[in-house]
Amino acid sequence: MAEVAALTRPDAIHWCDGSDEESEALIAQMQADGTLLPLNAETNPGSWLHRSHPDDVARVEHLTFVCTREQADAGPNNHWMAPDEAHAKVDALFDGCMRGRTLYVIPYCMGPIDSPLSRCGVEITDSPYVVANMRLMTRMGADALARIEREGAFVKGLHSIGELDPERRFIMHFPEELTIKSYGSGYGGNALLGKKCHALRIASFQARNEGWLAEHMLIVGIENPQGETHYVAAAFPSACGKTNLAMLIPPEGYRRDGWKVWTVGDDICWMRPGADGRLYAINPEAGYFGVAPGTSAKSNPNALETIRKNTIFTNVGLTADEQPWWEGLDNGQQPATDWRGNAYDPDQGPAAHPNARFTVSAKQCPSWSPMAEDPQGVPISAIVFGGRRASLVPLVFEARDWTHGVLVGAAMGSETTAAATGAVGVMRRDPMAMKPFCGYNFADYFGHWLSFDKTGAKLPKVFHVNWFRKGDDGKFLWPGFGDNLRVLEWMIGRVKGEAGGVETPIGHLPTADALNLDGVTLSEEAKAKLFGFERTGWKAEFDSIGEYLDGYGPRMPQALRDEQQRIAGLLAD
Ligand code: GTP
Ligand code: SPV
Ligand code: MN
Repeated sequence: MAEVAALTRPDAIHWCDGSDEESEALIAQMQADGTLLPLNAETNPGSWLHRSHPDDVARVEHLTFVCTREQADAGPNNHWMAPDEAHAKVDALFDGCMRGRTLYVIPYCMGPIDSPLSRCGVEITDSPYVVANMRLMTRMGADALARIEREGAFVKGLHSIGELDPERRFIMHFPEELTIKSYGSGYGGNALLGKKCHALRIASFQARNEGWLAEHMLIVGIENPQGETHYVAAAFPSACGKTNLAMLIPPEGYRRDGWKVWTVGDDICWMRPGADGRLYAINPEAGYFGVAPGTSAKSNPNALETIRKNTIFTNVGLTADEQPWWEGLDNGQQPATDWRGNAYDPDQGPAAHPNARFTVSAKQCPSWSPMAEDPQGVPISAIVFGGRRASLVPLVFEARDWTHGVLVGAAMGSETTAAATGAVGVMRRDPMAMKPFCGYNFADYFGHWLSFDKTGAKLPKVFHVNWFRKGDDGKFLWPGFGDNLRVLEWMIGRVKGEAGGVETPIGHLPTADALNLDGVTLSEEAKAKLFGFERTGWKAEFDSIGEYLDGYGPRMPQALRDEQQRIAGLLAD
């Protein structure tokens, strides 16, 4: 801290204790300087709107670097800079950058404070908005500091909003030094360093060395009418449905029969093998930083209930009486002001930015699982991979075994979204939904995944889903949201050896009657595309997967290339 203060020259230093008084004082200060605008106290008690700089609305993958000593250790999946050069580059920006500002020291713990799976960090920042968000998203303050003092080890994070100039913005990771330096952005994954920077990029690197996995996955518990709960971890790329699946409300018939859904986490999952050989998972986060647009009483009623109070909204629109508003909210209200603070004009774009977000404590979610506090984590029965694929990819299929499952994850593709700056809707490979988040070479990462298949391991079954298949009219063919439970039920049936499947070269697909579709009407086109297997298209897909894997050169595990070849061979027959 002394070193950082000598470099950045703040006017004042504040050690965060996480107390209510501290939070109230910070909020009052942010209200006074316009960082936070109060929302309608009747409809949204304790809630605030933050408008970010209009050029600072999403993660910036082109400015995000993994700075390992050897470039090959960062891999072709990351932007790389030599550590010395990277330190010099950002330290020059940090030089004197906190003059006139307060430096906040945020000790935080990722995961339950008493869990052996948890890891701590300290973020130094000059943004009170970051402090307020970290307070919701992590276990922040005195308890975390006590654990850090006990353990000695922690991830060091340094952040400044700088001038919020996209030309002077870098998100630098030094996994070998357990260090993060982020300059020039105040937004989400760029600035809340506990989230993507620590809990994924640095943690994935630590996890490889220590024999565990740090993944971009939700964790959800599915309780059947017999009272048995299966936990599922699912990796979907940014803005592809994790928060929604984690909080889903069962369709009417399922509710009547006694099905329940328990939310453990909506974005990040740390898991490791337990003594019984199963994988046990914790959610390292304590809150949700969720996508607002599309969230409605129909699509995600649990999320709406969660954000009724004590919520920070970022870049949403406003109604005339200061209620938050976004596209797809569908509550009968109309926007008066857009996310930039201008009078709403549909010709000027949406009222809410497409990557507008809410920050809220996880415990406010009606489906919040008390198991989220369990220091041992929850046992995982199934791992699900999925992306946005308008064509080819069916609703669900199951991998034959672990090695095939790793290939299914490694081969994942998805159309890009507004969660990162850049073009939207472009199909790209996003292995395990970790393309922007893996802190080391993907070839080594796939090898690490493969290494979990050893004697005594009782690994979860692996599936792939696609909620986003479109018909010839360009509309989604699957109703999605709550109805996704039908697919989860099939998976759990497969785990228990009870549900039917048809073998195809890409894996097992549900038999025609294996999925409960009571109450769902699907056209013939929808049935064919959601449950069919298109050999010609998959043949081309596997050629492209082969080329993708080859791009990693000899570092790519042979077992994964063999698996790709095996399936390519089946498709050629
Ligand atoms: P990050 O927080 O960026 O990691 O995103 P996420 O994976 O948690 O995505 P989220 O659940 O916030 O969903 C993103 C968008 O996808 C929202 O606009 C949702 O309404 C939409 N969405 C989620 N699930 C479904 C689904 O089953 N079907 C369809 N059609 N859309 C969905
Ligand atoms: C994502 O982009 O996957 C998010 C939002 O969850 S951010 O925190 O900005 O990474
Ligand atoms: Mn995410």
